[in-house]
Amino acid sequence: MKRWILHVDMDAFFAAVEVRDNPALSGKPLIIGALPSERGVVSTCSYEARTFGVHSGMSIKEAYRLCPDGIYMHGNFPKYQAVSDELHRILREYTDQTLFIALDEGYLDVTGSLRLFGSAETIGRQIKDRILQTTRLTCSVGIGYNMMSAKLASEEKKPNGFFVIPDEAFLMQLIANRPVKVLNGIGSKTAAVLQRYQIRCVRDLWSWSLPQLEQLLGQTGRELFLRSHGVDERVIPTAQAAAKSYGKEVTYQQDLTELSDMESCLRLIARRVSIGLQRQKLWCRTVTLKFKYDNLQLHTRSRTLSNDTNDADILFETAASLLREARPSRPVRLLGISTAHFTAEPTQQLSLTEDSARQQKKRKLNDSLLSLYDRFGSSIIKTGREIESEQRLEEMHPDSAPPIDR
Ligand code: TTP
Ligand code: MG
Repeated sequence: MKRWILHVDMDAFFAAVEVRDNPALSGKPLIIGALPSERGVVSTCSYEARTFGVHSGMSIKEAYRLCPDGIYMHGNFPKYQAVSDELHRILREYTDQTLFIALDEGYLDVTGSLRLFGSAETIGRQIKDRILQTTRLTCSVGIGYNMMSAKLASEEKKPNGFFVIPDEAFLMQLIANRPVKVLNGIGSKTAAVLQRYQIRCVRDLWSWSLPQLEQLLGQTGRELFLRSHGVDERVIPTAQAAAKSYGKEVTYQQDLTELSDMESCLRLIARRVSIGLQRQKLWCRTVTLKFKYDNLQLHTRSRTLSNDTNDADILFETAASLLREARPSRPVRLLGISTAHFTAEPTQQLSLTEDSARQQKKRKLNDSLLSLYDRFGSSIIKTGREIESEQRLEEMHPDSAPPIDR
């Protein structure tokens, strides 16, 4: 089914908020971040400062060299957060399929909202007006048929932009002669390989087949092939799907007193959570460790990851590090790992290109483990580490019945 995705991105966000609140800054090159006398970088700058070559992430010394007459200010994060909250509130009124990937930036799937609000363009225009009225700030809105095209559309006419990329043919024509880096997620190693094969612009990628690019760059090659043809199947989950959680917890027959034993237990739990997520084709952003003391006091610790995952090792490492930080002070009778903030596709996948060989190997291992689990059940197939963990637990409780599992 044809989808309609919007990407909304505030213009020169931190700088625009400061100009709004202090009109004397209007029309000036304004740089938010460290001060020139400090060490640090540019967070963002006004479009006037951009004409001097200043940009986000640049060292502040370099910015000062390019633009000595600019106005330099520290950021005021609570204020930006408050504006971001307003932005999120507005966007959520149009659909329950929203994905916020930064304070000033979010995607909306409005396919299901068209009957109520009119066309995607009508919705996009309305959102721009509402944001301007409510926050007195401008944004750029991109409309596309998938997330990639919506994002490219919002960048197309920045600032205060509005642009529609209706289909794959339009997108491919638009980016044909642009450097491959418009496809995102091309790190320095990938860039070096592409350069070696004289792949400079998107059009150059088109003469390569999918198997050829996969052979050259593994998973990254696959992503590049798909994106260069305008294909991006990432889905924006509904609020319900994003909010639900999934996990496993185990109450043990005997309390656990050693950290190393608790870690062994967590390793096995992490594998089972990972398998469950993979079966549901979900990647999570948040991992929560749960443990209950012998006196029934329950504790939880959560961590938000920088990348979406359903990988058992990452789930285990996160939970184990939360456990080490929590330093259990009493014997533990229950351990659990739960996961939340799901997406149906890992958003950061493209930025992992540098590790693509390792990633691909792991993905293959996970895929084959999953099919073995499906065929033989979780008691049969285990990785070496998991067997070690089980052996430890058996040594610990030689006569005990299997743990009570929920
Ligand atoms: P962006 O949307 O990337 O930039 P922007 O809103 O300032 O400008 P544009 O008009 O091009 O969208 O980032 C949003 C905010 O996030 C930005 O105002 C400041 C902050 N930020 C940093 O602190 N460091 C960075 O490296 C980047 C890219 C952004
Ligand atoms: Mg922005």
